[in-house]
Amino acid sequence: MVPPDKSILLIGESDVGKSHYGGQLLKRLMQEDGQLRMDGAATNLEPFQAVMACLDAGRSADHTPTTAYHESRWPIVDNEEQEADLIWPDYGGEQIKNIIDDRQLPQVWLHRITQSSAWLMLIRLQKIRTDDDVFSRPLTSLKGRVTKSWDSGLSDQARLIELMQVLIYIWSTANERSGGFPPLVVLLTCWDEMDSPGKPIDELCSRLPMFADFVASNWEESSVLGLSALGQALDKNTPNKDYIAKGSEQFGYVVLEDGRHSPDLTYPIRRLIAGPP
Ligand SMILES: Nc1nc2c(ncn2[C@@H]2O[C@H](COP(=O)(O)OP(=O)(O)O)[C@@H](O)[C@H]2O)c(=O)[nH]1
Ligand SMILES: [Mg+2]
Repeated sequence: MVPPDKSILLIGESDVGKSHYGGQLLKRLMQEDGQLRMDGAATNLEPFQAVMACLDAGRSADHTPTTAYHESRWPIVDNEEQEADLIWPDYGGEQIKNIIDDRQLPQVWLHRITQSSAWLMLIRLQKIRTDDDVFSRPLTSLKGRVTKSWDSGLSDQARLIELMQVLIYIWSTANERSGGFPPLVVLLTCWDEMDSPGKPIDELCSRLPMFADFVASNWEESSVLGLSALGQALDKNTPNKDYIAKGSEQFGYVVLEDGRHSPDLTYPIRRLIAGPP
């Protein structure tokens, strides 16, 4: 039997950790001790080989070129021997920024969105501007705080919602909407950068309340998880001795819905493919 394609639409702007997660995930799949494992030969691994080589040397990898887009095909199987072909992309996150800013979609992205079977949205909360606005405070308390440098553009939170609206609209033009949208996991990346965080859903609701509401009102069932693909910050130039000694597969964790940490970086994918545990 030919295994079904599971094309994951990986959505994340620049610098949220897409490439490092891809490299670490690939290592975990090959290591075969998580809920998912590699089952056959993966194709087109080049984009992740550079990341994995840097991690083996205890260093952080370079930024993905803006225009690059690669897809790897990873044959995977879960503990219950359910097979799937995971199509995992890597690309310059500026492409997502352009979709939001220009409200125009290149043909290739149109195809990717309509063909996707699950959505994984990566958000790095530390990079999100959460200035006070009319959605977080009453207008009266904002009075006098508007300066000349006031940025009249969309807030980062509104931009994320705008992006989701585009995805939903495009997907719905080609798919039967009555069955609901593709399953969604929101992954809060670089979790190790946060000061005493709570559960992932609580962090999302307190930092991006409007976005959290948008997700809750459009998906009957979605999941918010935390991710630290590296477990800690790595430098581009100074190698981390622990990484070299123990291997990068010993680092990184997922924060589950209830706040517990799991070293199984394949969990978010399994959650998308197979639903709640
Ligand atoms: N602290 C920390 N930094 C990370 C983690 N994952 C990635 N980074 C850093 O975040 C930056 C962007 O990562 P990258 O994977 O290139 O992001 P991309 O542009 O979305 O592909 C790099 O400097 C990484 O070293 C993590 O789990 N923790
Ligand atoms: Mg990248």
